[in-house]
Amino acid sequence: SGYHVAVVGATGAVGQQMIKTLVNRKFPYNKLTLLSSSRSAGKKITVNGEEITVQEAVPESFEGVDIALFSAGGSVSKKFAPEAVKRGAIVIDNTSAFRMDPEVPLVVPEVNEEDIQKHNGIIANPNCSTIQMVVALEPVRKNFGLKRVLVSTYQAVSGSGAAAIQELNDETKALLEGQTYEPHVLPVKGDKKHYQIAFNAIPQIDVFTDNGFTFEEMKMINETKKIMHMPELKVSATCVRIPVATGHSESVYFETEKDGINAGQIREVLASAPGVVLEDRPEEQIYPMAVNAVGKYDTFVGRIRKDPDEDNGFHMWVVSDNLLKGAASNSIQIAESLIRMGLI
Ligand code: 11C
Repeated sequence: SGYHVAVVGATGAVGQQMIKTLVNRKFPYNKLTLLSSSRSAGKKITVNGEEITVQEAVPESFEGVDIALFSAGGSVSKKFAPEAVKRGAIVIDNTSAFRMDPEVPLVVPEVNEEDIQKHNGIIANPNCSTIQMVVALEPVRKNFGLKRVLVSTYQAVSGSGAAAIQELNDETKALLEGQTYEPHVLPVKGDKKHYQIAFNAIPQIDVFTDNGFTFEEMKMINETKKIMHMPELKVSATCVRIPVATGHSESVYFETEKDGINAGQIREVLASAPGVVLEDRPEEQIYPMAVNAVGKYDTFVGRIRKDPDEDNGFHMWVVSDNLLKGAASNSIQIAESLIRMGLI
């Protein structure tokens, strides 16, 4: 019994966490195939005491695979996801390649698990900063309605991959030792200019779009509406990279549809919401922080307070491990939902 699972992008920052999460959550796999680009093929990864050699992904790699977890960049997903589906696999794709395709469900199990039923072979995993925000917003929407969301993010460098973590470490060390460092990864590897991330905050994640927003900001806007089934929801975002290795933080302002709600009621619904851990005791200086979220599957919410001027407006601070709930563990939760719902 069990499933043949393939991880595409096995040597990347998210791929590594996918493998760990499959083991830690005791996912029922009977075979694990690790795939990558030709560059990383041949590397050996020890999984649960068993050494597995990473193979270069080719269409035939997906023969006999039941579930293929993709996290090797959009172009790899575009090329190989259809090949995997053709061979009978269900693809859970962590890139932005198919997220806004109307035929592809975009799923955060705590919010829209039922959308999985409509899949045509591919299920998309949302952007990390979107996932943690909708986990915290859904209980509010369900109980009090939602009119508007304004978010500013404080995002960790691991969202940009393993090379960005290396850059933060090398650059910090170099600058502390009085040496120079030439940034070459952040804010965006493929963009024209690169900037110092150590001791800095960079208001650019992903490249700019024509409307002045970055792609990361547009992903938060568009994906939130799709996941919550609220095309009319007003959403806006400013995404900022900060010198933290792992754990995205977000300042989220939202307005409820219902009038007369107080912060205690928001706190109450979040305290019992799936996937949420409420950490909100300012009198004891208890609030979510990135360093405490690392390695956890949950989304941590605190600093909940009513806006001083806007009757239906509230603020909250939302933190999660961007490589886990933001990527790997959300993908594996989707696979668990497929099994629980009898869809595989
Ligand atoms: C970041 N959110 O922190 C990005 C990484 O669309 O899956 C994830 C990009 C994506 O840089």
